[in-house]
Amino acid sequence: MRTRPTEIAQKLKEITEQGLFSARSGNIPTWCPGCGYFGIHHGLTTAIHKMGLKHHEVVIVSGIGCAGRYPFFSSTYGLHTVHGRALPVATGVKLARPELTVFAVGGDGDGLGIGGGHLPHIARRNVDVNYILFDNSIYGLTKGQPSPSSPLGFKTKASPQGTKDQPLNGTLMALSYGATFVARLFAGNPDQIAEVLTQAVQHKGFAFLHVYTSCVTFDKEFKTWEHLKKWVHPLPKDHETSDIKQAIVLAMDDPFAMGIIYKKARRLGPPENGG
Ligand SMILES: Cc1ncc(C[n+]2csc(CCOP(=O)(O)OP(=O)(O)O)c2C)c(N)n1
Ligand code: SF4
Ligand SMILES: [Mg+2]
Repeated sequence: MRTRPTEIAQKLKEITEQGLFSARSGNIPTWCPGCGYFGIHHGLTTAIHKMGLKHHEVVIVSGIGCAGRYPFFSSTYGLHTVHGRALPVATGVKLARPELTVFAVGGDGDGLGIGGGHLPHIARRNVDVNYILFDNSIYGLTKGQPSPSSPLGFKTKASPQGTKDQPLNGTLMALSYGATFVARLFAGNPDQIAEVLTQAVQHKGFAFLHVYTSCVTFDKEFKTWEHLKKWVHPLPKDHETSDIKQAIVLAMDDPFAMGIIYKKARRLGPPENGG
């Protein structure tokens, strides 16, 4: 069923009155209509607003890609850096200005492909950065090549016979690298994104938020809205977030379970300080 313009106008009015647009910049996002990134944007800006974070005390660092454009659409500080380098730049920002709240954002190509070598190190150092991986399993900006998280056999213009490579499991990687807060989320559920981001910011240490999202322009086959809506589901009721073994099994066996998969209470610093 199509949403009517009057309904959209009413919804916009409600959102504006609640102040939920306050963390958005005046730049209208240049993403394609229907792109999942709008849902992530709504989740992140809602979280910033609801936490009462002052915009000049927040920095959003991105790499390159459609996801990499994010800082232009936020009224916080932002850095649009080099492809795959959001995490080392975010680490530098946090080390230089520990009082700031730092988010790193980027796509699956940016974070698991060209930048894949940075994830283990920010995780093992437990740097207090909140990393949101916008995972649409495709290179959106460069017009639809397969990415490291594309499924086996994924057909694109650049892989007409289907990919021959096994996909990476970003959630499992973050857990095995020692990330102390790991969540899987769905761009179609911005309220949950906002809620989990709030907990991630409160968590002192590296937080990895793996958001499944849709590239409506170049992926008509895999992470479509229709599929994602059908596939995603909540974590099992008995899931114990402090149990790393349960978290690893879940990350491997239940790739569409959404929520906080693992959270470790851990202080920053060397092991003798409880790190
Ligand atoms: C060093 C370098 N190599 C390659 C590119 C070309 N490039 C730009 S964005 C991109 C991939 C984007 O995919 P992803 O990170 O998944 O982001 P999305 O566009 O899907 O949000 C590539 C290969 C580049 N800009 N710089
Ligand atoms: S190309 Fe895909 S990822 Fe990029 S803005 Fe368009 S729908 Fe979104
Ligand atoms: Mg992508």
